[in-house]
Amino acid sequence: MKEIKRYTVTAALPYVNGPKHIGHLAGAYLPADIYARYLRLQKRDVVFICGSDELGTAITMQALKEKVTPRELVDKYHVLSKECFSKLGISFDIYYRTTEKLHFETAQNFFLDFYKKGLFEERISEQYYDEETKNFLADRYIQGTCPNCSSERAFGDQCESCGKSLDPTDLINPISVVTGNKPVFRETKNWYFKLGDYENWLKEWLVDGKKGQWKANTYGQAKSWIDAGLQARSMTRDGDWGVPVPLDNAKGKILYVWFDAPIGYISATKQWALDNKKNWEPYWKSQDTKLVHFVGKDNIVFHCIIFPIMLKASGDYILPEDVPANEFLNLEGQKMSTSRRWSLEMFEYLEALPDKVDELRYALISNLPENKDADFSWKDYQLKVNSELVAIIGNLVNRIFVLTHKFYDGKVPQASDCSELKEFILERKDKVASAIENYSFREALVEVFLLARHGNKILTEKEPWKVVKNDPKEAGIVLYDCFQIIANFAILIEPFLPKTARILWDKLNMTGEMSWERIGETNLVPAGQEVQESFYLFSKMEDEVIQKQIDYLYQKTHKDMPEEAQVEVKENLISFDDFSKMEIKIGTILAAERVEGTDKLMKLSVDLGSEVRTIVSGIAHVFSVDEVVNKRVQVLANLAPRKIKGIESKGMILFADHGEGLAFVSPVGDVPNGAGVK
Ligand code: B3M
Ligand code: ZN
Repeated sequence: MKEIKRYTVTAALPYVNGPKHIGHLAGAYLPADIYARYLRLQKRDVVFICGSDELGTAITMQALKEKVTPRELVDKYHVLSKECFSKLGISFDIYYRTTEKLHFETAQNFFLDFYKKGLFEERISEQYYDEETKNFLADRYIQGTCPNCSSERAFGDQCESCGKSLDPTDLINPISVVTGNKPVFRETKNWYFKLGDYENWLKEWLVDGKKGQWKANTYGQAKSWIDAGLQARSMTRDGDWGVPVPLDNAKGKILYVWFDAPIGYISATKQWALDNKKNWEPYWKSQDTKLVHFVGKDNIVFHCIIFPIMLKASGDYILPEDVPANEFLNLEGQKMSTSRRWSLEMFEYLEALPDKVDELRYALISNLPENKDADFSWKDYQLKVNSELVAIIGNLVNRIFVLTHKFYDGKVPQASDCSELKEFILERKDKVASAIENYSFREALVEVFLLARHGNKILTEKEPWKVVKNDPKEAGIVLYDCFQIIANFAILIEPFLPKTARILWDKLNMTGEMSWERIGETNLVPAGQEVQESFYLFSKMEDEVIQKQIDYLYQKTHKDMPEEAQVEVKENLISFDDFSKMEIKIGTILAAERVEGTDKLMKLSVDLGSEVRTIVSGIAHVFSVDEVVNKRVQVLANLAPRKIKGIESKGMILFADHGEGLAFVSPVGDVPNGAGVK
């Protein structure tokens, strides 16, 4: 296997025809970011490229809709996308724009080179033309009746109602989207790339060479294109919002956007090199560079077939080693779409929950559409935050810091030899690395969290808060181990949740940089090191916050909210059915005793008329035994039994909580034990 000296990592250049949503994030940008961050932690030489795709009809169409110039449109959305990515921690080395002069030159040079090599075929064809605006009309600029389903709003390239892909000449009663006029046919010349010449080469390089290596979805899509045979494809268009075709006889012609856009990766690398006093060429031309394109599934053919042909045809460029394409992310069970307003835009999330960046990253990464479409729902997001981020890592960190300040003066206690722990961490390190290198980021994240779960397990088993009273040394060893877990976790989690990693590193007062190499050290945090005050790494996502987001989504689309989404939570309302499930009964406390080894628990015997129940209640810090015996109470009688400190507790006693303590809620008057409360 050849040694890899450097990495060129690209993420699809998003069109700046509108804001980008979390589906885009999950499709390409987050996975690419994890990959690039991981490589940087390993101190590899990596350049991570992205930028705005600012040309082509996607842009001009939207400008028309928004009644602004294409320039105004791209300026607006470029800034928005760039800012959102940066706030979400996507660590591009450069966020470029395809309207830059350097890009025009680079794309034109590619075209000229191919032209000189005779790779194009000039063809005259008839295309629709709008006589009023004196423009040829791109496929999307023609609307008409679909020959397949009779929808009157089919576009020249596809009918959105029935999904059939069309040719503009298939449309019945075509009109120009710009003026509403009936278009006429005019002859026009374009330059077609003879892709078919590369069929044999593609079979060897891709069909044979990438089999079993690339993800099944990517490979399958690419292969079926090749199997269907590659037709020559026009690489030029009539128009003015694009890179001018650099030939004398090509006035009014521009490069097809899918010709110039991938070259944008190269132009961006050139700009990055200029800005950083580097040489761009090894990143694209050296055999010891690994080139990886992160894209969504709708971009597969361009990155697996057309761009590789271009790279190959130019002679001295390297080819992508892999194109890890993701499937789509749905939203609350439906396909995400900005134009249909069923979307969660990055900027919307950031406006609503600006300090919850890693929460979103976590929810998305643990649910990436790696092999099939996935779904983002707010409820699931809430569950992940509360029962994973808060309950697993947040809890572990809080407990360790609290105990350290309570019993050890805020200093990391006594060292242990940690040999078993070391093995466990090294195993995680290997698994995380191989999952990331396989582009299985979900799996990698699970592995990282196994480390935090392990910390919780040690705590539950060893109970240092108890042990410390008799054997502070033993308890200290447990804490020491947990500190090593937290520090190692911080490095391992960095590619996924960079802010969290930084917070942990700082709270531990770590010196030196995080690096992959250090993972597995079990004296990362030395004994005696002072750590900062205890803190909550994550906070619980309350129902109201989540409901607000769900409400917003439905308002935005003017869709009626389905009933399930409505009744739930909303201001904590419950249905009558929920209420009638509760069996509340009157009783009398017959006897009480404190539960040993706890501060708060009291074991009570409660007469419920037909039976006497044992109930464990957290009231020992408020009442003495004498204060509770003979008290009349209300009991939630059908609460599922739970074992608390080894005692089976059957039911729950209700108290009024007035903020400074508890008060009994006793019946007024002569009510027998066992009477129901309704
Ligand atoms: N702009 C498609 C998109 O935004 C396209 C990707 C170009 S990558 C070179 O989905
Ligand atoms: Zn149709």
